[in-house]
Amino acid sequence: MVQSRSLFSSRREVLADGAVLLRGFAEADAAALVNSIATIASAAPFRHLITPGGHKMSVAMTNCGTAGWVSDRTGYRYDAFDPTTGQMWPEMPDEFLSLARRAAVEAGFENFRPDVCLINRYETGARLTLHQDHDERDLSEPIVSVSLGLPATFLFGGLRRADKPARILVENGDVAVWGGPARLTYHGVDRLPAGIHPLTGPYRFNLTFRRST
Ligand code: MD3
Ligand code: FE
Repeated sequence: MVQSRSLFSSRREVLADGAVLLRGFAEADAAALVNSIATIASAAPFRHLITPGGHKMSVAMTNCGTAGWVSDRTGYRYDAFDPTTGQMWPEMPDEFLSLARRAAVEAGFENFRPDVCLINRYETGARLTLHQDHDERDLSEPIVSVSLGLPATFLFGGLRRADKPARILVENGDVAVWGGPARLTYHGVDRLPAGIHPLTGPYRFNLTFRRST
């Protein structure tokens, strides 16, 4: 049966003003996205970045686009060059860009032009502690996040770090968009439980699309 429009919109969950979860939005594209991740990682390998505090992140990261998000002892930044290879980041594939733009439109953001796709790889036990994404120049631009592979629990907090986060299970193909009043929401990802997914094996991947400049 072909999904009707009303059934599709019933898979939209509003998390807060400016934050929506589009359940299954990328499900049909998931296999192609995972293949593209492998190609990107063959040129710009996944690595565990060091935080300014000197801790090695449990999530492994790489990027594609005209810049990438990186961290080292000197701080967080967007950089046109991959510090691991000294090369520019791989180009953002057309299907990444079109998916991110379609999701943004679906959430009410018409002119999203991401220049960065940060690719996170979670293995068993990996997590992202509660944080805000505020390294981008223009906070009027939304962020689009695509979950692939093993399910995980998003921690969706408030505008203050102390706000107790809601726990939201996200699965392969789920897409989150947040902007406007939700752009600086504290968020994170709980420790990844062990598992095996048919598309990604022991991993969860997350694509986050941002406009850095
Ligand atoms: C905020 N990555 O890389 S965004 C990051 O799953 C990062 O790897 C997450 O946070 C990850 O900086 C994806 C988590 C998220 C999801 C939904 C939200 C943050 C949100 C909805 C509203 C506000
Ligand atoms: Fe984040």
